[in-house]
This record gives sequence, structure tokens and C-alpha cells, in this order.
Amino acid sequence: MANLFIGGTWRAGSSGAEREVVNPFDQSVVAKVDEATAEDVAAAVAAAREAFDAGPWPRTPAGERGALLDRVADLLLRDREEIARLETRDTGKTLGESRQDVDDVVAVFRYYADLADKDPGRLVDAGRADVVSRVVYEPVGVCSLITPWNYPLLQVCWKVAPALAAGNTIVVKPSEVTPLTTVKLVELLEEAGAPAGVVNLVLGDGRVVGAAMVEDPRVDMVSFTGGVATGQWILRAAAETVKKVTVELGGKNPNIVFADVDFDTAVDHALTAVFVHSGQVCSAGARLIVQDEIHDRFVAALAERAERIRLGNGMDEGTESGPLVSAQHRDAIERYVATGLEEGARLVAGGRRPEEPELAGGFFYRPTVLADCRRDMRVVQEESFGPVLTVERFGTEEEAIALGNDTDYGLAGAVWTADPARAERVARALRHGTIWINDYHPYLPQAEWGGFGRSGNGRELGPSGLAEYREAKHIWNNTAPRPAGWFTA
Ligand code: TXE
Repeated sequence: MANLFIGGTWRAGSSGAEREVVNPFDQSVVAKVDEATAEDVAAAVAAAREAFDAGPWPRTPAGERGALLDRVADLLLRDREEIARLETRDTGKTLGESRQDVDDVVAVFRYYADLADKDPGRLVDAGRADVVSRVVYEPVGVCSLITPWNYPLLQVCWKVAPALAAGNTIVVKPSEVTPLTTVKLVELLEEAGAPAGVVNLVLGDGRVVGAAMVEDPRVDMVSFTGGVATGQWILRAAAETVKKVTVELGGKNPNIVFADVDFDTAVDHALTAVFVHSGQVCSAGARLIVQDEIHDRFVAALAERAERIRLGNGMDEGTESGPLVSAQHRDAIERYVATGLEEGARLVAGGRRPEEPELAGGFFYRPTVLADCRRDMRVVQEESFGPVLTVERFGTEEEAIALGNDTDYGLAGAVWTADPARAERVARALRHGTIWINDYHPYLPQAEWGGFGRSGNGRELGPSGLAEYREAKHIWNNTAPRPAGWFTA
């Protein structure tokens, strides 16, 4: 079956080119998918434009749009296991994580299904009895949604659900490395009854297909999640046609541990914070900052547990961590660790590929802990996006806050302490979009997600996630017009 979805029809790319999708566990070819061209993007944008300008979707009652999202949630649940397996074969992550991702996006679709008709606007007091003044919300228009490879299903749903709830039409492009669950999602959107042209799917290279989605003047908005360099390019390119742009560009997230915590719990969470999905998580707690009194013992315990993490095929239930997404990404992680060692970091765990012959075909890298790190090191400041933890130490609360804010990024962070007042002080002082107190990683569809600083602009999830896809319009209705009386001659 062809994999591009344009104007309600599945079709191949106009060049006939295909791309192999590779399983990062053993490099087997999971699927071949059609590759779009810039012309295919132009056709997808034209279909979305037509559906927006002349189709029913933007004018459909918001409650009906919400009902469609609810049907998508039902279909995702129906096909949960199939989708989870697809995601694991495509990304390498464990089946447990993939199932969790499906459950999470079901919750996101339900949340926006419910929110779709809850806030139709507001009356504004014009100060005159004969004037009705109100603010209504309208969809932005045609939205290009571009997503990365680490959480393919999750990221696309965070964008698709609010964009559709608000009445936009969309052109979607997943990462060329992991497109399969996005293709499946679009099949489900079709099955749920999305009118032709409302949802369009193009696949392929970012610099060709993605760039065309950003540059096309008929596109009103771009929502992007990915790397900083790409985000910067998108912001510059979108300026040409003054598009609305939201970007989420990752993070280098501090995980601050005070000495008064329950030691074993904090060690356990420090591992989960950074090594879930092999560290390929924008909010990974990759920068551990530990108070002097427990620092050495903490590093030793972490190193010992990191060495015990079971790598393997994400499809095997006993696997705790899968491979990295690609050979190029593993190369980048290896260069990053070498940089850290040159800068003076001390390797206390990992720092190598696994020895097991059964893992030799995959892009594996052992969970790695670099101790004796300092704030000015490149490995502390730069995102590795892999299974690498840097550890710094601190003495006072002020030092902990200063270290936690010493980053150009600002996506997420955590503070671990038994002192509730201190927890609140530190949480308020940290300049990041999400702060966990005595926890790491949970998020909620109802709560905003996004970055301060170089982690991006705009928010996903929560009411703000819907607001990004809406324009506010003020309607002033003078029910008793009289001459203005301004010019009297
Ligand atoms: O991302 P890219 P990459 C970080 C992480 C990683 C680095 C690079 O540090 O190592 O970014 O990853 C599309 N116009 N994050 O190279 O290239 C591309 O096809 C329009 C953090 O994989 O940014 C894909 O669909 N689109 C992050 C998407 O952009 C373009 C998640 C992301 O790819 C394009 C992933 C262009 N010119 C990586 N060029 C996070 N925020 O969580 C590429 N794309």
C-alpha cells in the first residue's frame, strides 16, 4: 500500500523513490516507504488549503471535532498491541515503553476531544449598552507538523490532537528514520472519518520535504520538535512568510539531589531519569548534580546499577534498554564521551559498546556515567541525546540553583529533598518548563509542556497546547450605529 496521504488518497511519491526503514536492534528492513518530493508537498499543502478554505472542517461544531478525536482514541486502543510492536521495531525502545506511549496518546486525544468545545470565547464589556463585544477563537489555518525519531507516535499526537480540535487542516511529516506509527495514525484518522484534505501525510528527507513544508506560503503555522540547528533554520525560513512557529528543541536537564533524600530511591530515579529509552529523551535527566555529603557514595551506587542494566531486543519482555536509533547517532555518542574524557571527566560506568555477541548487530551503547564533571565542560552543556550521565557536585542550595540554571536550555529539571520548603524554593528558582519534586518524567495531558531559553518557544499539552492552534478574533458589534461625529465640516 502506498504511504503518502494527500487530499484523502493514498499514493506513492511522484519520483517513485522509496526509503528503507531499519530495525535498530538487528538492522533488518522493517518496511519500505514512499519518499515524497517537493511537488508532493505542494500537492499536500494545496489539499490542506482547499479543505481549510472551502471544506467543512473549520466550520464543523467543535463538539463534533472532539467526537472524531474520541473515535481516534478508541481506534488507538483497539490496535494498541500492533502499534506498540511497530514502534518498537522502528525505534528499538522496549515494548513496555511503546505500550505506555499508546496509552499516553489515547489520554491526549481524549483530553483534547473534551476540551474542543469547552472555551468558545468570552464577552468583553465595551462600556456601551448598544455594543456587543466578544472574543472568539478560530483555527490558524494550514499547519505543518514536523516530528523527530525518539517518540514518533507521542510527538505527532501532541500536535495532531490539538491542531484538529481547533479546526485546522494539517500536513504531517514524521522523521524519515521512524515513520511507521505516524502512517498508522493517519490510517486511523481516515477510518475515524476525517474529511478529505484535513489530514495529509508526506514522508521523507527533512531538508527537502520538511523544508518545503516550512517555505510554502500557503502554510500558516509550523509546529516542530527536533534539534536546535533545525529549529533555528525553521524559525529563519518561516520569517520569510511570517508564519506562526512553535519549536521544542530538547534540553540538558538538571537532576538535583540534596543529601537529606532517601538514598536508594534517589539513585533508582537518577537511573530512570537518564537511561529510559537509552537517553534519547528531550527531558532526560542527563545532568546529575549531587550534594557533597552523599556525592561519592551516590556515584558509586549509580555506577554499579548502571552496569547491571539489561540491554537487548525491545521485543523481549526482559529487556530494560534497547539500542540507539541509528549507527550515525551511536557514532555521535561515542564522540561525545571521548570529548568528556578529554575534558577531564572520570568514566565510572559504560563508555563502550556491549560485548554480548547477540547484540553485535544493533546500535547498542552501554549506559555511561561520567563523574568529576564541571559546569564549563562541553559534555555538561551540550545535549548528547544518548545514555550518558554527567555528574557534578554542590555544597549549598544557592550553588545547586546556580548550576541548575547554568544552561542555554530550559526544558525540564528535578529536585530531590526531604525538606518541602526547600523543594518549593528550588522549584520556583529553576528556569525550566517542567520541574519535578521528588520524581522524574511523569507528564500530564492537562499540564503544559515546553521550554524556556533555547529549548524552544510555545507550549504543547494543556490549554496552551490548544491555544497555539487558535487565533483570537475580537468582534465588535454596534447594534445602534450613529454618525461618528469626528469630522464635522
Ligand atoms: O533532528 P532533526 P536529528 C536533538 C538531539 C539529536 C539532534 C539531531 O540532540 O541528537 O537533535 O537529531 C526534520 N526543515 N533532538 O538530526 O534533523 C527531520 O526530517 C524542516 C532533540 O534527528 O532536527 C525530522 O522530521 N524539517 C529532539 C525532524 O526535522 C527538517 C528530538 C527532526 O530532525 C529539516 C530529536 C528542515 N530543514 C532530536 N531538517 C527533541 N526536541 O526532543 C530536518 N527536518
